[in-house]
Amino acid sequence: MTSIAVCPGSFDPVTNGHLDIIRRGAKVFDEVYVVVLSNSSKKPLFSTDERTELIRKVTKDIKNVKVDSFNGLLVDYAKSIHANAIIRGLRAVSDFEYEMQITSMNRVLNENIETFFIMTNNQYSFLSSSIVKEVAKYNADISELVPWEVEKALKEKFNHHN
Ligand code: COD
Repeated sequence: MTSIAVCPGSFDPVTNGHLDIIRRGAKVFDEVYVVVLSNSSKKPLFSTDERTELIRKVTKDIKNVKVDSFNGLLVDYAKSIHANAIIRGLRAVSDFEYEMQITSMNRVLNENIETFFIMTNNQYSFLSSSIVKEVAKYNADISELVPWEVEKALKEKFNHHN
């Protein structure tokens, strides 16, 4: 049986922390679908198409990764591509409660899909899209935090010219 996993998120924008989870997931599962979904508690800076395109650019070297977006429930998307797993990243204890909530909700919605957690690489444990946006806004150096394509897109968004 082919193992198919969905790696869902807002990815606003994708960071080196996300990329690390995607790469490590792609070593374990036969196919990984990275999917941009909407998180109703977040107001995105990048459009869905922009976020999807950025992920596509930065994952193009990973053969078994596909990138997509979906407007709806994660479990419905997972079903449509016959996925048997969801991959999520865990950074700190503070992530745990939220992750437990959405995992339990997804299990109520579809009991046939298992969620797998990948522990963050220590190097990225502090990293989030929100922190990246916050520092990029003030034109700080974010080259260690995001791929160069994302750094460029953030500079354009915030109208920085250097
Ligand atoms: N290191 C490791 N992992 C990381 C790092 C890092 N530095 N940064 C982020 N991650 C992980 C996160 O823990 C998460 O697992 C993943 O990467 C994506 O993170 P975000 O912040 O981009 O995405 P979220 O948490 O906003 O995604 C939430 C969803 C969009 C998946 C969720 O809202 C959803 O499923 N929406 C669709 C509607 C739905 O089905 N709702 C029911 C379930 S609540």
